[in-house]
Amino acid sequence: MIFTKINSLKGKVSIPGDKSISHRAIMFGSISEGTTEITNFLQGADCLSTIDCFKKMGIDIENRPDAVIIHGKGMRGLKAPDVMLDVGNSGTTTRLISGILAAQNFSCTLNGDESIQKRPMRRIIKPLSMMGADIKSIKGNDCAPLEIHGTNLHGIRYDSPVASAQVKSAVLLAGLYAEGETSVVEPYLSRNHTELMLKCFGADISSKDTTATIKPASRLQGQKVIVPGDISSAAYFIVAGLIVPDSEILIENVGINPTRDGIIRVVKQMGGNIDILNKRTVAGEAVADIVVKSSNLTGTTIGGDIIPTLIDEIPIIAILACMAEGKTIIKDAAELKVKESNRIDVMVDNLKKMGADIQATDDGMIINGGKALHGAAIASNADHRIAMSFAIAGLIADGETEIIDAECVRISYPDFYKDLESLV
Ligand code: SPQ
Repeated sequence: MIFTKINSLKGKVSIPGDKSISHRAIMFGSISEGTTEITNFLQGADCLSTIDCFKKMGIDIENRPDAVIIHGKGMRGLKAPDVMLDVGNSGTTTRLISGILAAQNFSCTLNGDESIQKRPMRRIIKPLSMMGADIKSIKGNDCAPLEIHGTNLHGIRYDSPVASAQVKSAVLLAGLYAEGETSVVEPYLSRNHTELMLKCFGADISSKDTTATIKPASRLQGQKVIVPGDISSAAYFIVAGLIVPDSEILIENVGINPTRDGIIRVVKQMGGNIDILNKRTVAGEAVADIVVKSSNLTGTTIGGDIIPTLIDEIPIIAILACMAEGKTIIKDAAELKVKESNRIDVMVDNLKKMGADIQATDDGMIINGGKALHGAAIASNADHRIAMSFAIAGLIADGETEIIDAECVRISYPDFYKDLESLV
């Protein structure tokens, strides 16, 4: 797909459902009693993988145009799948489902695509094993495919070396079924959708600072879930509105949970013209509309506890930093190396091709902004966040920017190119 320089972006865009919240709603609805109705569910490939896994375990899930309806079978209602569970490209599916599967009374295997087979699973195998789980990496390389023999679990207090919502959620979900209390302590607070949503479904779960604690549950109750728009998807329009000249975009229905809103704080720090309007709470999650306008930006330093709140936005923040005057330092973000691609190397290599002054560091990147970008052939590495970031870079670069494997946006934002086109 080819992108060229444009003069202006104007209009409004309504952001599709949050990927993290959509996954969780399917999982929690499946192990609850009664019906769960999910509106604004993200119809991205990753969330469809989660639906597919639970269907294979006997859950009746209707994916209707207006809502997803789950006929939950209760905490002990899953049945052994006849086939391997296919998690596709989704790290969230792999890690969260493992916490549930570890406690079932059946065995199963799960596997995904080439990218998933490279992503580290030791981070969940270790704490789940400490709880008594029987889980192993079939190839012995600490990656998928995973083989899980469900068994009885016991609660633990786990000091996680990484701020990861997927690790935290896997352990908490196992904790739902375990004997005794389970706590996860994180170095920094990661996104807390599991804690917020499990509470709505009736779990006894609490949080204090960076510790989340869950008590075993005998039952969960199905709920109505309205999924807010995904700030990780909104991020592309936030940055586009700031860096394309003569632009003003209204971005509607954006989840601004404080464990996810780092990009808004960074944009303000860099001097961006951003307004947060119409703040409200939808199904326990903070939501707002956002207006961005073309801005003169200055470089900044991003590191420490803000990193988990914007980890998936760092690729597009790197594009923003290229358009800001002065130096931007992104640090404490080594986790980027173990996403759908190595997002430090892939961003730095592609931005260098476009003429940016950027260098990779062990835990992030350093960008000297203010240099004009020129078009290039961009290897997205089939990583949706890389493809969308460079689609935006292509709008301000001289010449043509070609995104290779551009269709990978289906993972988290199937209509991304259409929504972007509507603003031109
Ligand atoms: O699901 P997946 O593939 O891991 O997706 C990504 C993404 O960019 O969409 C990461 F590559 O988002 C993760 C995010 O980075 C989704 C997530 C969640 O829903 O709990 C948490 C973050 O990962 P982690 O490893 O920090 O817990």
